[in-house]
Amino acid sequence: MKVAVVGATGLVGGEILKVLAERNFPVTEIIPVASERSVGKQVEFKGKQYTVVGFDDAIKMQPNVAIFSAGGSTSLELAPKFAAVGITVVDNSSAWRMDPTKKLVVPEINAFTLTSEDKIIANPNCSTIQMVVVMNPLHKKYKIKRVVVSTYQSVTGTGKAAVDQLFAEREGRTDVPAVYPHKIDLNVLPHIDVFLDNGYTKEEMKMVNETKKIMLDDSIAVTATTVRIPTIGGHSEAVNIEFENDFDVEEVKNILANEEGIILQDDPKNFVYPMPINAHGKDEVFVGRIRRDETQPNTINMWIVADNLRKGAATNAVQIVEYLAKNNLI
Ligand code: 2RA
Repeated sequence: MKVAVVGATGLVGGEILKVLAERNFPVTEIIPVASERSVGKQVEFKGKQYTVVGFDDAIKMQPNVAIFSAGGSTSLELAPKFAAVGITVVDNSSAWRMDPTKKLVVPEINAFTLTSEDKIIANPNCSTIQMVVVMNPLHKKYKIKRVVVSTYQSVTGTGKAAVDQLFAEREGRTDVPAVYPHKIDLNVLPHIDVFLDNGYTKEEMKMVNETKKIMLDDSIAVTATTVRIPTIGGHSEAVNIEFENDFDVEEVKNILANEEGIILQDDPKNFVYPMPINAHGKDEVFVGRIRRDETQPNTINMWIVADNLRKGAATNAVQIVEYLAKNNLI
């Protein structure tokens, strides 16, 4: 399988290369791709150096699949060009996610909807992915009515420049341009992506809308507050879920503990609960602090953490490609 990684020099691009190597995806040729200013740079894959090529050259090299993580406008312009010559695109930006003609895929939930006709496939938003991975088995068992989520999101979700801002502030340096409108170190910003007319941010509405699309159920109500915090290991989420049917807390824990891709870390007496510092670099979604909401029936609280660059981006994208390959859809 010839695989192009578009945006290979970015944080997610680098992680895609690592995940492809770690999972031993059968890559016959890796094609790192980026915009003009990065062409000629070297990136590492399986211990060897590869030279970054431009978009036109990448199309000419005819990869079977291109994993894009190069931002929405690049994707809107270039994904159709790749797809037009038969290259399957898995896109990590928000460009195609809510397009009704495109699938928005978390493999363990809705990969079964994919066909060989799907030439541009959208990878969901990081904060949505980790939440729906946990919601899905519980929805099957108890049927989810409503979710109230507050996020605590890593600066890596913004990209390299934001990580640089955090560490420059921490070291008292002023040589780095700020990407946030306020200080991020020793601070918390209740603001991710742009504000919309309804008072919510675009990140918040991604969680609302993408959840319904991935879970193939428009009846699930979601309300979100998304917040940036000065951490780099992953995104954390306090999630309150109201079910149609009642549940048993121990049964919920068992369901989640037995689900592939989820790790239950729920032993508060011994201070065991998910934290971004432990999720960093891992492919799984971690869940803990599971307890009944004592203020209303059929409702539960939990804490969900995942490395946003892994399951929230690179790992999920590679898993989509693995599914396509395994089912002869590329
Ligand atoms: C963030 N959700 O964390 C974004 C990245 N896709 O800002």
